[in-house]
Amino acid sequence: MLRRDQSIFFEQCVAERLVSMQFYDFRLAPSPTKVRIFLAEKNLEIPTVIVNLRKFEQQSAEFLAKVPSATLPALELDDGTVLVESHAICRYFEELHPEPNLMGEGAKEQALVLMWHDMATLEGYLGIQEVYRNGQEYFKGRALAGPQGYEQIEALVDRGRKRVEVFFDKLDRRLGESPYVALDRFTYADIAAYVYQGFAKRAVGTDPAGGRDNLTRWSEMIAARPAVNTATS
Ligand SMILES: N[C@@H](CCC(=O)N[C@@H](CS)C(=O)NCC(=O)O)C(=O)O
Repeated sequence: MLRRDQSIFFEQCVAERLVSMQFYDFRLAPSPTKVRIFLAEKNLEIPTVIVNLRKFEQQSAEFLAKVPSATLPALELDDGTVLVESHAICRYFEELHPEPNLMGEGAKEQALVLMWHDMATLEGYLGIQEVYRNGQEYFKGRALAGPQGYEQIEALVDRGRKRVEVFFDKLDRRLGESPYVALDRFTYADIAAYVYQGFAKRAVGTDPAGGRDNLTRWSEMIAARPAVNTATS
């Protein structure tokens, strides 16, 4: 694992297979995007394999043998251990590369970052997923990610829309009292909320920032961060 500023050395290491850690990614998908931004903020570069979800490559026998959950992101460590879940992968890198701190220092900060991350994920992201995956022909028989083939439930579309509005109202109120989502500085909670805002635009069809001034100000500030730009462009 190397820092971006060591990139010539990095390319040499990859070519000589001295770095065997692999990050499994798909740029359009929100959960891997959280990890990409996290890595860019820490100035880390990991050898990456693109798994094209549009071509169902996550369901190939080869990928399933490595990642039985059939989900992205995944991180294969040098000893063959495979990590899934964006939060777990980010936690792993936070431990290995504590600076810049993104998950809070000390008990209170860490709890606040986790609290806002989880609220954003459970209330915002899952609401978006309810709309996205239960309302489109494309996700028929695949209403939840993974190999199980869950059927869609139409009623979740409207419920999801409501949950998305409620969550982004709550986030807008929070951003009226705090410059960033969890703390007075940028953290992992901002990464998650920003990725979910972008996902909502695409998946629900309306920009949550529309008509929410605090959210708009914060979103423009996050978009202007060089690492966010690198990881999302
Ligand atoms: N809770 C997981 C979510 C993983 C997930 O659902 N990933 C999506 C992409 S954002 C996926 O792999 N979808 C594959 C599919 O729909 O078959 C995380 O945070 O990593």
